[in-house]
Amino acid sequence: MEVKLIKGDITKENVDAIVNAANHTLLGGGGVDGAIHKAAGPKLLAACKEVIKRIGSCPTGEAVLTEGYELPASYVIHTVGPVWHGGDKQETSSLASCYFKSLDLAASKGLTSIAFPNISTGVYGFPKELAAEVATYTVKQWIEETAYDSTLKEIHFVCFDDENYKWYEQKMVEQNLI
Ligand code: AR6
Repeated sequence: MEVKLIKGDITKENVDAIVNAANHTLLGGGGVDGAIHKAAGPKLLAACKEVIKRIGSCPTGEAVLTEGYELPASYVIHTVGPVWHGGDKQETSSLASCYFKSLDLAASKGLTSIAFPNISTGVYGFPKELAAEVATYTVKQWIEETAYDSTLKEIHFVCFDDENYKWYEQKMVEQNLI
């Protein structure tokens, strides 16, 4: 398994699936969600509406898959991160679930590569150091538990801002991921 740290815009990632930090409605929004919808084009919103028709809403910590349309990535995995409420509302386990379920979904579709943004660290207010620790720890756990039996060969962490990048560099070393 190759785990890479990347500084930049996730919409440019040439992987099988990019992960979107969405909300319960899957109707788009600001931040990385807005950037992904803009780059994918209007068919992505139509596909999200179809998903919502089927499931009602996407709960926190869950992940669903659509095509990627105009994106270089073939698929988008939409996951809903937790809103930070101070740390005693299961924010950490919900965030871990976003990473774990996105990886499970990618593997269940036979995908070989996936790119993650820093879920919940924008408007949802999750502290960046803790979010980087949860993300790297969870991915490490998933690799140890599941990757031997999986098509997935490449996992990218894509950091848009310097602060997240700095924390990921540190946490990935601590987790022996780089
Ligand atoms: N590529 C990679 N990362 C990005 C990009 C990009 N193009 N743009 C922003 N980021 P946020 P959240 C980073 O707010 O906190 C939306 O409105 C950004 O630096 O996008 O999970 C949804 O609809 C930050 O570190 O997501 C939800 O309502 C990270 O993406 C809500 O925001 C996440 O910030 C979700 O909030």
